[in-house]
Amino acid sequence: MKITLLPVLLMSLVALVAAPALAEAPDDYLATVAVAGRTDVERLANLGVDIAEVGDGVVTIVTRPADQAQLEAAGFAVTPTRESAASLRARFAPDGKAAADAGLYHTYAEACAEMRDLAQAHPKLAKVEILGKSFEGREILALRISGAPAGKKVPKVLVAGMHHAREWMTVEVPLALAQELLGKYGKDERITRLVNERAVHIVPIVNPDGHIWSQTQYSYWRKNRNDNNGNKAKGVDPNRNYGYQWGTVGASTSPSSDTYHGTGPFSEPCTQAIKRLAEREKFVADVTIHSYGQLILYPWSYAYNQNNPDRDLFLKLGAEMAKHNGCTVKESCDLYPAMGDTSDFMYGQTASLSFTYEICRQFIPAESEIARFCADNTKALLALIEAAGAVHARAHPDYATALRFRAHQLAHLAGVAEKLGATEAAGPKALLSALDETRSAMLAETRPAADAAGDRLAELSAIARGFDPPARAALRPVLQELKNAYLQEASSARGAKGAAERARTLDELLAL
Ligand code: 0X9
Ligand code: ZN
Repeated sequence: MKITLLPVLLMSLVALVAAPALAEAPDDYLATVAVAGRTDVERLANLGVDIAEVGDGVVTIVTRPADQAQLEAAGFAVTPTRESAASLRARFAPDGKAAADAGLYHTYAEACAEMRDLAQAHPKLAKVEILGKSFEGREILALRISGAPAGKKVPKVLVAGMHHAREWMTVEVPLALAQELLGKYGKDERITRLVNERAVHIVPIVNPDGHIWSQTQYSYWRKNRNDNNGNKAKGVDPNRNYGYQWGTVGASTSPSSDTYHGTGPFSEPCTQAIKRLAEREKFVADVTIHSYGQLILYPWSYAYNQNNPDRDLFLKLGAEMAKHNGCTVKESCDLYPAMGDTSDFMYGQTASLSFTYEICRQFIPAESEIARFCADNTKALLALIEAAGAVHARAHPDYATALRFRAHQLAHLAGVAEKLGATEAAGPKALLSALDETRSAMLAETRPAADAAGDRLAELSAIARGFDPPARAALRPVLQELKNAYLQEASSARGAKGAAERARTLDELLAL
């Protein structure tokens, strides 16, 4: 696929502050990298490279001089394209003033006002909810749309936009969907039925701080605006911060990377806000909108070749939606593997049939394209909202897969903690609580009562033996507690002989 960053019409309408951002905003530019196949794409993702597009034998990345040099040293052939962030910025920042508006694109303030106006105009159908506050203290708003009588259970669908700051169209589509549902209610038979028989939660801006930064300071900005504890490099990639199989795949431990995963799973207020909403609502299906590439992606993202028990259903729903927006349906990892994205969490943890749209052919298309992308994608979303009445995700991964990944996660988290010099007593809260949660989950899944046949302990034992010493050390607290549980079991009235034997197995593992 060819990159065409067409001249953007809105430039004349946007005025920006240039100076303060530039010290930290590197001179990013788009470049192409030749790749021989999957392994190369995976290697790039694991180097924390910001991948914009994957084509046949070539990957388009957002890079900067120092990173290009590193990639070249790693053996990649990197060719800069003509489009640099500096040139984009020059067009966006003609006079150094803060933006009053972003032309036809919504600013954060405009989007919030529009949501409140819609709720006010349709009090029986729509309600604004404050999901939480961003790192810089801005409200993350959701619009809940439903005409179902209070208390009636209806299938719920989530549509979210703006995880990544420079993906402006991803705000427009959720807002257009809200307009469609509320504007045509009572006039259009299908829309009226869908609003009455579903609850649609719309979050146009998950990352308000990043959105504002991109619209007023630096158009190519991707992440949120976490100050990373005073680090010169700001921002965490919200789409590497969700907690399912959180680790290092396709992400970076370095705050200066555009795919920096943060100090721990769900370390960011914006991902916490979505987590709370998703765990409370239990959506049947959801779409998180990104750009660009004209793709509809479905789980898994965190690794190749994972079992997805709902693959056929994802493909069917994906094809249904693609009829309307012209996207290609793909498993996320087939684009490139990356952990910590929204869809893996939504599906893996909350059993929502979760899709990631990658709309458009560039990060910020011309304003003249907004209407078309909104119309096509609204139709695609309506197809999913319709289908949500009759579908359900089937299952979660089997215990062996889950256990293996928890173990890897534990080892990874322990590694990050060590790098940061964190101890149980002092360290990033998100990291410590993630360590704690992961250990507790492992224990809950392997405790004597959950493992009558002993196959979970056998799995754990195989995992521990396959680990190198530092990773095994991360497992020790779990092994120790499990051993105590079996010792207690062995000395209990039931006096299971098998329990003593299992305690001995654990002793052996602890002695490795
Ligand atoms: O890398 C991302 O977070 C998404 N692409 S974007 O260009 N919008 O940044 C893709 C997320 C889906 N997951 C994978 N492709 N693994
Ligand atoms: Zn994105």
